[in-house]
Amino acid sequence: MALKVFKLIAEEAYRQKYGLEMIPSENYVSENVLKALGSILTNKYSEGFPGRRYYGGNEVIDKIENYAVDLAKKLFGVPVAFVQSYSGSPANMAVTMAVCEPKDVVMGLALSSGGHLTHGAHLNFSSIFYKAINYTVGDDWKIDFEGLEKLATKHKPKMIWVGTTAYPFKLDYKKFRAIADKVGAVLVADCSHITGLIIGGVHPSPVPFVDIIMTTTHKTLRGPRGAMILVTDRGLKKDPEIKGKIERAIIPGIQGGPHNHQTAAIAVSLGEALKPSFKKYAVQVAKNAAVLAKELGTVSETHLILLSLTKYGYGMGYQAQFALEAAGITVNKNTIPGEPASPFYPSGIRLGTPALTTRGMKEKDMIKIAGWIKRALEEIRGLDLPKEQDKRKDFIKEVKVNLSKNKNLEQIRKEIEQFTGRFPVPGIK
Ligand code: DSN
Repeated sequence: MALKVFKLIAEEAYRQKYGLEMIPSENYVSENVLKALGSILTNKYSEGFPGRRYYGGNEVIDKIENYAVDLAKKLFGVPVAFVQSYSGSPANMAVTMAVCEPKDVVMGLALSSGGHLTHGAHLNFSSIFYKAINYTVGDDWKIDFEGLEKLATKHKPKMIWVGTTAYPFKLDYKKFRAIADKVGAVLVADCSHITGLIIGGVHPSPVPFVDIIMTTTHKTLRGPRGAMILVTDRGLKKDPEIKGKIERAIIPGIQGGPHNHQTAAIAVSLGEALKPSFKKYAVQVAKNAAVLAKELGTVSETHLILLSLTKYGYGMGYQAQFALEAAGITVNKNTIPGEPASPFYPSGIRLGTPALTTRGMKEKDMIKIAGWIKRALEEIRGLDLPKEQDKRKDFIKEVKVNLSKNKNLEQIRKEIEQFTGRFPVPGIK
């Protein structure tokens, strides 16, 4: 039985090593992070917080969690940190529960403008249990602060999220702060995508401007899957009770026992992020993204590129994702602002450089990769999404099969396999 799983892990290792991993929210963790994650710490139950657990035998676990919390506080320069959230969505739920009462107004960037599900998207807890108001980006794809201010003035939110998942520009936290202050809202940054860039000094820090920060640990920060909630000096001053509120939201509010192996791996990655080499990494991630974006005919001020495919045809996101996958390049289809096709069959792709940069790739490699991407995208010309909705599902299925047999894409894949073989991946021989 185990053999079957290990064979599949080996298959996935091959994909991770010989492909180009370009989903901007993904990365490769270090061997030490992997070691901590695969450790016996997974055996222990530890509901509660250090020194206040429901079960015995947590002396060592307390030391590990305290260490992770101390590193998080040091890395961000904040007075309060939590490291138990299983991942970003439950962490955002905990923050929302700590700050708001059910039915309170919560504002966040619309999913269709590059926001996150938990910032007030339809069918998510954040719009089911709270009154969600979404602000958007403008025609230039940048946050429409005028619109945001009007909405905030009208709806008086209890909390405003500033955070993105498909936004290639830097965020101006100061502008958000001014609007939050005007309407008396708690300002929360979800900087999951850009935390590594913030640590590396290539993106402005939210710490001086926001009250609370949530970040996942597995994206540009290059830790294990997980999340942290941080309270800034400003946030603690505003609400001295906030620490207890967040604790109660985590447990008993949402979670049971923390994943101690994950906490230990977070501590390892925070230790890595405190080293000068991490700053160099973050700087290179942004340099690589800028070059890649330019080569693809767009711009990136972060780690991420949101590429419109309208010049290739109508509703080309799926087709591009499949073509690139057949060529050995992993990206995800994504809506673009003002989506001309459909949220289900979008017109763009989202890609980024965090994982490639971890492997040691630099600007000259990005130029080569952009060349492969452009060659692969030529293969989707003429494969426009049918205008008739009932034909789309079958059409996309057929496109996927055909692209997986496309000889030009197969050739690109061979070239990529030769190229990627030279770049190591931690934990993969
Ligand atoms: N799934 C994450 C991303 O890819 O951006 C957000 O939660």
